[in-house]
Amino acid sequence: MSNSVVISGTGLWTPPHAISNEELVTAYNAHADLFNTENAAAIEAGEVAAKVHSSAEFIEKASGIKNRFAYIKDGILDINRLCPNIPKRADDELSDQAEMGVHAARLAMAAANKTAADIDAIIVSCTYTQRSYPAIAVEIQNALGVEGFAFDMLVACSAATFGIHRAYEMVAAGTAKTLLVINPELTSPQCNWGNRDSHFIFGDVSVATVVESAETSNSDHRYEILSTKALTSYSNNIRSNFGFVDRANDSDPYSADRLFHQNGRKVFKEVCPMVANHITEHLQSNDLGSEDVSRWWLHQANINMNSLIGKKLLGRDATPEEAPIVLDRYANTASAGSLIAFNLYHEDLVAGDYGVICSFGAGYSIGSMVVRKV
Ligand code: CO8
Repeated sequence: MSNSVVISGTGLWTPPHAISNEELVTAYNAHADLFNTENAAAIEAGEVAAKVHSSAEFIEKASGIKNRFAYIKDGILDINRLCPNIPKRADDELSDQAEMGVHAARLAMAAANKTAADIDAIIVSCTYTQRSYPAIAVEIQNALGVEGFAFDMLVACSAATFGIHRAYEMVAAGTAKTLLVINPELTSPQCNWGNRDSHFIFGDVSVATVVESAETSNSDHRYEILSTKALTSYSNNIRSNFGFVDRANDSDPYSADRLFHQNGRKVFKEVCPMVANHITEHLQSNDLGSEDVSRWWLHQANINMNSLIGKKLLGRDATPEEAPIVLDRYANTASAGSLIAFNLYHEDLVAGDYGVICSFGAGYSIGSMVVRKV
């Protein structure tokens, strides 16, 4: 592949509604008390487990998360609902996820000095799409007035990097010249806000990336993608069983196993070494070592995971400048975390500096890019 391919701009759209740990825990604990009162007899008889209180201190210590953003906050803290109340839109209105995507796409296009006429393909890549078809990407294509083609792809936490991989390959192969990769992560409808183990983990966000040939790029901050590397390895430790076959199962399509659930400890133990090896091998294939990397834009699921991976890579603690953390403000935004970090912390690097963008999570899946500032 001869064409040099660059990331020429990114866009970050932050939803307007913040939810602090304290607010979340107050609602969860009130919900737990209500549940325990309503199920007192069954709890007493040992048939139902009582719900235990959550704690803001635990959340911050175990995850590093202090805050998350919600596309719609209404309903999430309502102890009788614990789910965002997102009004249904008509088929001729822009869908919620397309709206989120358009916000980030416009910001990315502005950063890359591109108009709709410059874009010839769009990939929407995320954890869930709110419907199967028409693709959210095609709806966004229409909203932006882009010609060419668009499609959706789902790769859970690695959706953003895997999407950029596909864009990189298309530009390198000459099948598209300038792509938008958009990650509208609307996680809040799939988060189990009534589950103590996971109610604090997720936030909503939308990010977008312009990937194009170096020859056409002219923005202030361009990063050449030197190589991409992907890995998947099947695991049941992070699962969401919601799907179109539910209707045929005659079972509750909204039961807890249909929502996000995980064995967090196992994920932690299994994924961290996989990620460190993956990145090390990826750097080696470019004749680089960890010491050559100026910035690590890592997936943002858990502060302790990032610290451990940083230590494995560097043999010491990574500084916040080297490996910026955004999960304290944004929580785990599924695939978007590494791109949020990139969006907020990439302008200060100088030409020739190397960086690594890496995501990891459900699947398991790991996706990385080694980049160099132009
Ligand atoms: N408040 C107070 N105490 C709690 C709470 C709480 N909310 N939750 C658990 N505890 C208690 C437990 O009861 C336990 O108590 P004890 O020691 O007495 O048994 C103690 O705290 C420790 O519990 P854990 O072992 O569960 O806690 P950990 O220290 O392991 O931390 C984490 C839990 C934060 C979940 C951690 O394991 C972790 O982050 N692991 C990595 C997980 C990860 O990265 N997963 C990726 C998920 S995202 C993804 O891949 C794709 C999904 C995409 C989108 C989904 C959208 C909804």
